[in-house]
Amino acid sequence: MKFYSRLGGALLLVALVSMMISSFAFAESKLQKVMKERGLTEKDVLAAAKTYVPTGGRDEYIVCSSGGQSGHVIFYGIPSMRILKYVAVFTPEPWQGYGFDDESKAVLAQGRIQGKDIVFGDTHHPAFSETDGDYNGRYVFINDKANPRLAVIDLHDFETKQIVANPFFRSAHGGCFVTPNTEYVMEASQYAAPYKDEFVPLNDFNDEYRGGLTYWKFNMDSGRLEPENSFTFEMPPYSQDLCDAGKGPSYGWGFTNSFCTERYVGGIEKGRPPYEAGCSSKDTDFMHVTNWKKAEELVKAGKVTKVNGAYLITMEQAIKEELMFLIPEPKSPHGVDVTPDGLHILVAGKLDSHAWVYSFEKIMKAIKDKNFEGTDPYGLPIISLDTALERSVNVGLGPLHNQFDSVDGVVYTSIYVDSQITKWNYKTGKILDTLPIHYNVGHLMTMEGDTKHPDGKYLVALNKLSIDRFNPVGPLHPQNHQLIDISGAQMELLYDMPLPLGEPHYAVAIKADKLQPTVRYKTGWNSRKDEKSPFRCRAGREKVVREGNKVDIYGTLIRSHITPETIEVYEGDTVSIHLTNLERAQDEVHGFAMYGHNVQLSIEPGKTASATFTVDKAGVYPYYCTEFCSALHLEMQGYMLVMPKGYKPQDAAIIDGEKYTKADYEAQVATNIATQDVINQVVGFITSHNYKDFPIVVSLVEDATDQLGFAEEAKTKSEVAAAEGDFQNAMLWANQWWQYQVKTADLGLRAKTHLEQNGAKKVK
Ligand code: CUK
Ligand code: CUA
Repeated sequence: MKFYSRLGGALLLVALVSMMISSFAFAESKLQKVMKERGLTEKDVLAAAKTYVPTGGRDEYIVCSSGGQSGHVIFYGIPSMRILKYVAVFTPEPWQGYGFDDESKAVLAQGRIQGKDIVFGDTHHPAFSETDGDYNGRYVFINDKANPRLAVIDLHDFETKQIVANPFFRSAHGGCFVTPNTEYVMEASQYAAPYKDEFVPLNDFNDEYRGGLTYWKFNMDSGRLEPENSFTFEMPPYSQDLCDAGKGPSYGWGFTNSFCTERYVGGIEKGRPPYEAGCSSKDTDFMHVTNWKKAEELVKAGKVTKVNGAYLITMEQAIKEELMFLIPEPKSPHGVDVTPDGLHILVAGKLDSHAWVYSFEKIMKAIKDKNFEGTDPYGLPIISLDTALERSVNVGLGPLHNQFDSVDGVVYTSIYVDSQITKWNYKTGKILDTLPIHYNVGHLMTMEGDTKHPDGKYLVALNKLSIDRFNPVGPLHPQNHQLIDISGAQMELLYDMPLPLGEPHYAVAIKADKLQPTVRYKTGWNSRKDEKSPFRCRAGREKVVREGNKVDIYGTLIRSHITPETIEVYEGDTVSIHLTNLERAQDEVHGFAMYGHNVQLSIEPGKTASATFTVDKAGVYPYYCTEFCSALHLEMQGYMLVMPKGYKPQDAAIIDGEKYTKADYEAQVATNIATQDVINQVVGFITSHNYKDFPIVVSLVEDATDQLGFAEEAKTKSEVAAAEGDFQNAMLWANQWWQYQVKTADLGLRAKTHLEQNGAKKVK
């Protein structure tokens, strides 16, 4: 029955598509022909129609996915599943110049561990910044499990701005989870280790090794984490895992899972059973419940001491001040998720087939009544499972993570071992639907599904294995993100997306219209600090500043030349090239790469970026723009000449490869006059329309006006040379004048097309 109704829907769609094309019979046959040729069923075509975004179209949601071991994060659109951007975070990435320009090197340097550069990250859980429990579209946080670090990405330009390293931990999996107003970002350690930076034998594991949970203070105005205002809960050497922050009624509290509360230490080489055996022998582990609001008050009142320069709440203090409590949870749990209404906490069992629903009200009552079943070996009070539990529901083998629907009570749980998604109701305990997926799902994600107001509509299964789903590309397979339609009662699989960049763990999806990223920087901008760069440079003000053997070059980029075009330095100099992109047009990025120095910059409109390096060998080093920015992009080039020490540069004129005559000059001028006529017509069209109502056109016009100004300067130079009878230079400057005219015309035509296509009105 279900099948027939789906088929009916598909046929209706075929009919609709047909009606859109004028001839019914013609269209039907064409569509059916394609379906037949490609072996597509009606169900396939319906799925395609639900995910297809036509050229120039936009997606409804934007996903930020972790990039696993790549150290990056990945942005893609839903429902199209088109990848939009990889944003480099912990790992250098040349396309973005990340880890190549001085500005981003400074960001990576914030993440040094024990004084060493660490240029990779194992990213796990991205989190959007929130206001009152809903995404506000301003920032994304991401953690590194291998080296316990967090990073801040600003969504105004999708660039990584800050990295902080945890002062206590040696690994951290349970981040990032934000409190409802992004007061704090939670980061829990994973593998217990000594807090002090020295050797401690494993024999001292119980007494000297520690877990923990850091609440990183975030400042929404500055967009930066504040290590000096952050605090850490010292925790027992259990392997703390994922976290979630309370919301609504549970605001002010945090919940953190753990496994291996056995405190087992392996050692196969010494004849001990491995970790996997010793870490899963007990039937339950512990959820840690922390009161961050009260802890914050203690910090503000000066009642918490600093260790390693950071606030540390010892277990002793947490017990005394009633800040931390433990509750048993199913064996080796994984995800812990606070429900949208903040009243329940869901825990997935991993080695249990149940999802466990805890009641926040019951937990609070137990704390108030001091109703504890005892303490753990460190004296932390334990609330009994019976006291805190609302119900447990059999959801399938190996539940990992939960995510919420827009429908009250409805939740989706990823089932790792059974490779399925289970849809159920945590308020009634009823199973509503199951869907097999390919294969071994880890996290899953619904639209804004971890906020106070989930959007429903789509679900993505982030699968660990893709096995046979795609064209084979060798033993290392891409990951598979499967898009599922959850708008109806039954889940429907729509699309498989191969994701070939590390192993993404969690992902979060935000409504696309909450994001308003900029298209250009204010001219002369250091994008990593978000302030004017001291190295910015305006057109015509390019210069070289030498101090001893330190050389600073202040240059500019605009279609289609780099200023300077020749850089002369000496062997042994330290050279800093600072380049400002003068373009205002959208998407007119210039790159900058140079032979032999590991230099590759990405300089978006307005940005100033710098490359610093030492030149230790005399020689000739070409450089060029690495973005195909214009018809004369290949000519966007220059030479760095590294001269031997003591060499005197020659002032003799360079001999041109071509000779030009008065006739050449006059022919070029005639061309330029004709080109100017075209420009004037375009300008006439634009100014006779309401172009000021179109921000894109306004910026194109600004840029075109700049280019025309440059054309005017070149024209004057050619006329001066011609008046002096120097037709060689007159011709070259006349050609440069024409180059600027071509750029002006290109911009003008783009503006004109935009106006025509977007219904501009004639105003005079
Ligand atoms: S983890 Cu990988 S599937 Cu790091 Cu959240 Cu669960
Ligand atoms: Cu600038 Cu190519």
